[in-house]
Order: sequence, then structure tokens, then C-alpha cells
Amino acid sequence: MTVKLAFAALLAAAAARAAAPAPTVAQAQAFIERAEKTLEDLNTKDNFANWAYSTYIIYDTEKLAAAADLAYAVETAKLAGEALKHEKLDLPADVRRKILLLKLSVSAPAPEDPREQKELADIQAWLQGEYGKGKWCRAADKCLTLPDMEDILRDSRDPKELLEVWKGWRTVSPPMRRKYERFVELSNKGARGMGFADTGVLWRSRYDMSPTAFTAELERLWEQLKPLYASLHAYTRHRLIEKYGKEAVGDDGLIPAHLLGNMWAQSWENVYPLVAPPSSDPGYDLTKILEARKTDEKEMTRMGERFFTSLGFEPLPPTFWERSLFTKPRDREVVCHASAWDVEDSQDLRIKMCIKPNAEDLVTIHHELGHNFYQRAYAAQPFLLRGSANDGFHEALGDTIALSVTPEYLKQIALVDKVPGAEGDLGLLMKMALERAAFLPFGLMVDQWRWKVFSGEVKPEDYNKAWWDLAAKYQGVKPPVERSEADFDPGAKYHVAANVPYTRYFLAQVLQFQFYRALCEQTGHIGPLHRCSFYNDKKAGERLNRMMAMGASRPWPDALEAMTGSRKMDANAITEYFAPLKIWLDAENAKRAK
Ligand code: X8Z
Ligand code: ZN
Repeated sequence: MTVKLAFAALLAAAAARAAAPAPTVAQAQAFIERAEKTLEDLNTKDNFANWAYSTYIIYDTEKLAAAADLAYAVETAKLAGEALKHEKLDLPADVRRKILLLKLSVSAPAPEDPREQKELADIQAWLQGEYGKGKWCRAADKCLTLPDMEDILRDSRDPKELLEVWKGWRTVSPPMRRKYERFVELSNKGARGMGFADTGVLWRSRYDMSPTAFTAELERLWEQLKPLYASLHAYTRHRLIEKYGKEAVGDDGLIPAHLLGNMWAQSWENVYPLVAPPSSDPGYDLTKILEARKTDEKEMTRMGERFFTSLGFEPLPPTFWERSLFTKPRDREVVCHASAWDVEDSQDLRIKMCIKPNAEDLVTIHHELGHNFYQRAYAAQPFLLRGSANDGFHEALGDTIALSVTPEYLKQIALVDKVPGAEGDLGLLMKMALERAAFLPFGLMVDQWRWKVFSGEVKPEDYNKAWWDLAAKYQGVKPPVERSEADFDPGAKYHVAANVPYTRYFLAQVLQFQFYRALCEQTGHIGPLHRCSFYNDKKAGERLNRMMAMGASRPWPDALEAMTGSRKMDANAITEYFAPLKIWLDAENAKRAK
């Protein structure tokens, strides 16, 4: 088209717009209803395609998943564009909220150019598959999958083997680097098309406050939590030096990432035996109990389900048991990273998980079922409001239940014979701190990295360095060997490869302790908070259900208020829970500071 003709076309379009009557509120309402129908249908198709891909990674399912993702993302971008013309109207609150949620719903928005739209969807599906298929071959005939390597990280105490496996898993991600770079470019184009400065700003706009105010909220919460984390870190580091020697740990105040029992050093419960407070053993080891009883994967999931039904929730539908994936198949590649699915209409609920009979996975089962019960609780909401109050709420629900897996509860369900007395408290609290308090800075740093990457503050040539700078700053953790920009360690974490925002898990830690405290207060629990279990408490179930049934229909402070009476996120429920441990840790740390 010549310039002159193009200009004429623009003028004609502007004239047509001027001539078109302004839309009415009724039209806006009809628009959003149509949009919901279209999106719900595309979403279901996308779920079927992605379920097939994640549980059977081959070329063909990759293509089917990419095509379904593409259709969903393109339609969302188109509808978000159309919604603009309704935004100036004086809309009913629910319509306005739906338009807002529509614009915020895709984590990697489609750019305008159809070729780039396809490229973006293809890269995303490819990255997921690379992560899922990732293997490291110890020897030509001995290739390990991620769950194999996680087993070694969990159980081995041989620093050479730990190092080998830690490095081994990270050979999977360097091929992702170039694609990730391009992914960032394309996703940012999409975000800009929707009026956001970059993808990170879009993510931070999901919290019913300005992105800047949200960043400040995170900072405020982290300031509340830092002293607890610092005490736990110092004590753990000291005990690791006792175990592995000063030489292995170093004298820079940091902890090498391969010694903490977890592939990403994100939670540390697997090193409990190395850091247990002397003479304060709770007297039972849940992993050993599950092993001794030969509890299989489905039975572990049944245990989780029974907690929810004890609160008054309906049991999961038969299709949950037929269609979920509970174990790693031997004959095909799958994405083992645990997830919960609402495949169709909040009826076809499933989990996908390569369950192992250990305490860590029992907690993860509760976490995943929390997603499923949440999905069912908001089933009656219109499509765009089917979600949690903010994404931290979704992640917090099952964890709140898992906080109730106390010795008292385990006795009630006859998994232990004897409840430890108060002498076991420090041990119990230490286990929980390694599992949850240790996670806090990791929950923050992943998106601190991505936000800088999306904004361009961190350039591709500094991807790896920036990752480890943040790990040092927030977690006090360092790589066990020198890394370079030939590595791409962020890509060795599922949520980076799969583009799942991560701040939600930090928020979930804060929220779950607030939920738990509120429910325990309601049950009239007396004694230390960490001994409270609301198992069997129908009133607790009702309260949870009230909040969950709201879905995303109201700004999250309303849901938080319904649940806890407070409209603010507050980390003091965590600090209160761990207060006795903190006192003990500080005394221990002080002995060495002298
Ligand atoms: O990804 C998860 C869940 C699925 S939403 C298994 N989590 C984070 C992780 O594994 O990194 C739960 C805790 C943090
Ligand atoms: Zn989750």
C-alpha cells in the first residue's frame, strides 16, 4: 500500500469510529458474556492439549499444546483490545472487574504480529518440554531424570556426589538460554501492546494496587521476616560446617547450594537430621512411617482428601482417581513437576505428580489438593472470576491444611502411637522452619530476577550472574562451583522454563500462617500455635469455603478480611509461630558470636 493510500485508509477508519455510536452499558455486558463463553471453550481445549503434552511429551503433543496456547493467547489479546472501547463507560463493578482480569490473565501476552504470536507459543511449549524431558547421564548407560537426581540431593551426604548431581541437572538448561531471550522480547511486545511497560509490570499489576505499591508491600513483609531467616541461616550454616568442614562451606557467610537437601536450595527439610536441635526429637519420622506401612501414592492422596472431607468438603469425583497421574510412568516422558488441574468446568479435577512415599510429597499432595478444592469452591462463579483472590491465595490453601498435620492429628488418624510432649517442640518447629521459613527468600528472588530481566535492567549477557547475585543477597546461598554465562541456571527451575510467576509462593507463605492462625483461634485452640490442628472442624471448613467460593470476584483484601478479619497481609503470624525456635536459635548463634 502506498503511503497516500494508507493515510486515506486511516482517515476512513477514524471517520467510521467517529460515526459509530458509543457503546452502551448493556453492550459492554453482552460483550463480556460473549468473551467469557469463547474463552471458556478455548481454555478447555487448551487444558486437554496441555494435559496430553505434560503426561506424554512427544513432538506431536508439543505441537498440539502450542496451537491451543496460541489460540487462547490470541483471542485474549483480541478481546482485551475490544474491551478498551467499553472502559470509559460507567460499568457495573463485576463487568469492570472482569475486563481488568481479562487483561491480566495471560502471563506471556501475544504480540500483534501473527508470526511472532506463533513463535512465542512455540518457544513456550518447547521450553516446557525441554524441562520435562531433561536428563543427565552419569555414564553412557546411566541417565538420571530430575526425580532421580532429587532423590540423591535428598538422601546423599557425600559432598562429591551432591556436587556432581547439582551440576548434572544444570546441564539441561544452557540450550534454553537463546530461546528464553527471545521469549522475553516477544512477551514484552505483547505486554506493551496491552499498555504495560513490560511483562513484569503486568505481573505486578495483579494485586488490586499499583505495581509500585505491591513492590513496597513485598519489601515490608520481607523486612518482618528477615531476622527469623537470618537466625535459621546462621545456625544451619554452622551445623553444615560441623558436618562437611569449613573448607567445603567457605568463610564468606554463604551456604553452598548443593548441601541443603534440595535441588534449588529452596526448602531444607531434608537436612533436618543434620541440624536437629539436640535432645528435642519429636520421636517420629513421617517418611519412615510411610515407608514401613508401604503406603502407596493413591493412599497418600486419599489421606489428603480425607482431611478436606473432614472439614465438610465433598469427596473428589471418581474421574479424579481415573484421570490423575500419580506416579512417573516408565515408558514415556512427562513433566513431573506437581500441578493441579481444572480441566473442564470445575468437574474434571486432576493432579499430575510423580509421588514418592515421603513426608515432603505428602505435604505437596495437600498443596495440590488445595488447588482442586479451591477450583471446585468457585465453580459457580462466571469464567473470568474463577480464580483465587490473588494467586498467593491459591497457593496458600493446601499449605494451610498441611500446617494442621501435627503429631496430634497423626495420632488421631493412627499414624503415630504417641504424641511427643513439649520436649519435642523445638524439633517440630525446626522441621517446619526448614520446610517453610527457609523458603521465604527463594520465594522472592525468582521474580526479582525475572522482573529485572523483563524490564531490561538485567541483560542476556548477565542472566546467570544476576541470578546468583540475588541468591546471595536474599538467600545467602552461593553456587558450589564457579558459574559463567555459558550456564543458564534460572532455566533449571521449573517456573522459569514454564513461565509461571513465582511471587505467589512468597505470598502464600505469609497468607497460610494468617489463615491457620485465624482458624485455630476460631477452634478455641489452647497451647502453642504449632500444635493446633483443625482436622474435623466443620466451622473451619465453612470459613475456608466462604472465602474460596468468592473466587476472584472481589479485591483480595475483602477475601482476606472474610478469612482473618484483617485486610492486610501480615508476616507476624509466621514470626509468632516460630518465636520459641527463634529464641533458641539466637541463643545458639550467640554462643559462637563471642
Ligand atoms: O510449584 C509448586 C507446586 C505447584 S503449584 C508444587 N511449588 C513451588 C515449587 O515447587 O517451587 C510449591 C512450593 C513452591
Ligand atoms: Zn501450587
